[in-house]
Amino acid sequence: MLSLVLLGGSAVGKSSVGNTILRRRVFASRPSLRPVTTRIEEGTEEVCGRQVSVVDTPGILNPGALDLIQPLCAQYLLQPDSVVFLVVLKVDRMSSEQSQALQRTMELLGNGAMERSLLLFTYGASLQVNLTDAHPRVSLEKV
Ligand SMILES: Nc1nc2c(ncn2[C@@H]2O[C@H](COP(=O)(O)OP(=O)(O)OP(=O)(O)O)[C@@H](O)[C@H]2O)c(=O)[nH]1
Ligand SMILES: [Mg+2]
Repeated sequence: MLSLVLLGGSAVGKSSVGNTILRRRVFASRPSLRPVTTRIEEGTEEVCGRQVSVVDTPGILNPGALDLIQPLCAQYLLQPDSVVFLVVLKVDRMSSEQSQALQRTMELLGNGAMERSLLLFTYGASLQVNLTDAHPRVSLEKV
């Protein structure tokens, strides 16, 4: 089983990404002034012939969130071959909140987890450019 752990700030689209990967609505995801996800939640589905477990987390800067997320990551890091940490960022000018959320996530994961981590950008449509045109040497297959 491959576990994908969604990490990042609040309202960047973590739960939405989880639902997209699982291809069904497992996690609550909506526009909201308050954090929507307040607990760690998990959904499992067969994706491309493989059992995949997606773990959704609250925004890492939310009060008390680290107390939930830190032990979760530590537990997954005991079996690093079966986990990928998806660090979710909204594609936008880097606000101080996004920057702080990224920094806290990287501190939490530590250098050892970097090779098990991917940055995942949401709101790609807002760029209004085709990334493969902008960076012709990068193909989606390679990514
Ligand atoms: N246009 C657009 N909307 C998105 C995208 N990703 C997420 N959203 C919307 O943004 C809102 C917040 O998304 P969530 O998935 O709830 O974000 P979250 O990071 O889980 O939020 P919290 O659980 O509150 O931390 C929802 O209305 C989503 O539909 C995207 O790539 N593009
Ligand atoms: Mg959420």
